[in-house]
Amino acid sequence: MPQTSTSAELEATTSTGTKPRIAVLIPCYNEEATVGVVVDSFRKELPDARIIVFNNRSKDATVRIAREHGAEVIHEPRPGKGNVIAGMFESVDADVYVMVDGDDTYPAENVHELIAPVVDGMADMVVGTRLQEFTDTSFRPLHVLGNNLVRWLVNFIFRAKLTDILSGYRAYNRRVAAGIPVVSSGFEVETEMTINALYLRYEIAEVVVPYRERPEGSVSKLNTFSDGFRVLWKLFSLFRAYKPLAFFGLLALLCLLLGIWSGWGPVVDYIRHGYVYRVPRAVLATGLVLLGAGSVFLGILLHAVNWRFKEIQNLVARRG
Ligand SMILES: Nc1nc2c(ncn2[C@@H]2O[C@H](COP(=O)(O)OP(=O)(O)OP(=O)(O)O)[C@@H](O)[C@H]2O)c(=O)[nH]1
Ligand SMILES: [Mg+2]
Repeated sequence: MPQTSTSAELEATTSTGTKPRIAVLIPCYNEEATVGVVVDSFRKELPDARIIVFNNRSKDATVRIAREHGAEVIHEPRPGKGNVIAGMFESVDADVYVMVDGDDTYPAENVHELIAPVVDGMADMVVGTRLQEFTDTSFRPLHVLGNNLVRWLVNFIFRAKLTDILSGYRAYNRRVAAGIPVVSSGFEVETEMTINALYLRYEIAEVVVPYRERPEGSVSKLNTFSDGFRVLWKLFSLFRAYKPLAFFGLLALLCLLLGIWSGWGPVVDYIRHGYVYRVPRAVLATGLVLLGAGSVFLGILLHAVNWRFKEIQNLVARRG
């Protein structure tokens, strides 16, 4: 686990010898209760950083308060956290990016630990993980369940050992900002970022941060069921897209097993009597085995296409 660094140490240890340009990016939708505190606390920790609030048509005083506290405000017309993050990647140029929610649930004091591995070149993305230190009320029980499920699935499918996939507190470098395509529009964006980082073999580090409740009067934008479903659906789609051989191979295995189950009787018929009496089951078995074969071929084909794309992506990244 990376060690804590002070800002003075950070200034002295940039990989290029120059002071890194840090941008703190805060997606906000109706966060008037907390945006001021978040801007102030990050300004205190990182006095030289650009602090930018990304606003999606907030109907409250978020924009005014953010400006009063000295933050830049960028308006994103497309609603949803995913669209905001795509906008951040497109519009902000910095050496180190810090992404944090505007609801004052993540501590600014830990930002040095978060950015140190990025500044030192030891990690491309550092995630502030919350699971070990949440208070009973800051995580709703179903969210804990959803978080565990997503974490288990991502670790299983992508052979990783991450502890929090959905954290909104992250630091990352220019490589990540330039290399990760963001197509999610909503809260599934963190899952997409993490999976892309794993797929592209970026170095991901984790730093445990305490997580606190939203203060009184501040309202969550997350809908447990619809957003939970979108996260799981995204995971499923990315599994199919990034691991086609495993995905279609599993489907093929399932078809094959069902085919064997269905075709066993007709084969026994043939061995015993020299004739197949259970014709419908024989037809079903043939269909299932053919489907399995089709599925595995599709997996191999998509895997080969993916591989070529990855090569091209690497070459483009090298030139860019
Ligand atoms: N700009 C913008 N920000 C958004 C949008 N939806 C959510 N956010 C911001 O994204 C951050 C995370 O949203 P939250 O509602 O706190 O979601 P969460 O942290 O996953 O859920 P909680 O545990 O309930 O806090 C907050 O700063 C929101 O203001 C949106 O449509 N546009
Ligand atoms: Mg939150």
